[in-house]
Amino acid sequence: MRVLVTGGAGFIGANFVLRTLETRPDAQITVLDKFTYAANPHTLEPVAGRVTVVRGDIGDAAVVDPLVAESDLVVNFAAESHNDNSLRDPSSFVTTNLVGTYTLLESVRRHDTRLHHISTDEVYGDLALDDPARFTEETAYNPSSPYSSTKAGSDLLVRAWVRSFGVRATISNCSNNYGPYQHVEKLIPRQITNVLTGIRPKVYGDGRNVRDWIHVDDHNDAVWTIIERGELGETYLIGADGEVDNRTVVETILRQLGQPADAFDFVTDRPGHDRRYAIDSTRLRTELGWSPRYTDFDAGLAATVDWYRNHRDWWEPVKAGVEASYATTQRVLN
Ligand code: NAD
Ligand code: TDX
Repeated sequence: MRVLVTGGAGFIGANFVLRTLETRPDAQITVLDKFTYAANPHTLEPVAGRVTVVRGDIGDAAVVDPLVAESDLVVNFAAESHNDNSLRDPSSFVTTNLVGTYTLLESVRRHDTRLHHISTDEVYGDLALDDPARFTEETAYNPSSPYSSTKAGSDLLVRAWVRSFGVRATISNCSNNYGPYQHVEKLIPRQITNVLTGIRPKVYGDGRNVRDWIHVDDHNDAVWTIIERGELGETYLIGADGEVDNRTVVETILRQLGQPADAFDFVTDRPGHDRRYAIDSTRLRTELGWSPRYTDFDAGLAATVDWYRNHRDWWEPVKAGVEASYATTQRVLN
């Protein structure tokens, strides 16, 4: 099978490429990636001989179209992915997440190529901490940020192209991923690398916001399950019952790195900060038979801490720049 992986040099896309090489060695993989700040060119270096890498924009039809024409499957991971950036400057979120997805859709429509579109649980907005509800495939879209609203818009484009033009596509909406190769702007790698560089971890607001954590390999195995067994035109939610609040995540990282659990700072809250995400993945589990392998979050987190400890070369070049950028908007409150 010839697979085009858009955004395959970013966190989840690169893990998808690496895992696919392990689990489906016959797949012929082409990565299309713009190599924005979020991509790390070193991630795919060890597999350079086994993967074709094209530098280009999913919004550029002249680049996209010939690649789609020679693929059996497109998996779209390409996106602007960071909420904090979307609050500083939403423009690239509109261009990549909306116009980019539209461009891909027109191309898969032209060539009748199967598409799997990767999305997020953030399209559903947030839940109260004491709400027993979790998101399901039936939950109404109610996104909060420029990031999540452009992801919601991209999902709706896919659904419309399925219904109006018969495009062969599926969508998955996953909860927060953790694991190796995640950019140090995101919560878990930021705090691990803060501790490793002598900076106190930074927690937004009261630290009680809840995220539903899933290991990136579990996410990517679910994506393959949907590609191979999912029903065309359908949406599947991916989650591993991993609800933890941010403060607990940071305290766990501190303990795992041998620091006192309270050695962190509270900083200015994120505007519009979603309180809680929680996924009910019953459909994926019962209809398609998927289940997560990483069910012990503390163990998965400890392995991730080890990965960042052992791969300083991968993240150190961008660390200072990320922290300098955060310092322009975030004030320590304790
Ligand atoms: P990431 O920011 O680490 O990677 C995104 C990749 O897309 C980068 O390699 C970047 O260079 C590339 N890219 C950006 N704009 C592009 C463009 N116009 N054309 C081609 N390539 C472009 O993001 P991630 O965390 O790996 O997320 C991947 C996908 O998964 C996104 O669609 C995101 O919305 C979704 N998602 C992420 C999470 C999470 O926890 N990280 C959870 C659920 C869903
Ligand atoms: O330094 C920090 N301190 C902090 O308290 C950072 C970077 C984040 N946070 C909080 C904000 C969130 O409540 O931690 C939580 C997680 O933040 P992020 O890592 O920025 O992730 P989130 O905003 O939840 O979005 C992530 O999961 C869903 C991904 O970035 C999205 O791409 C995905 O769709």
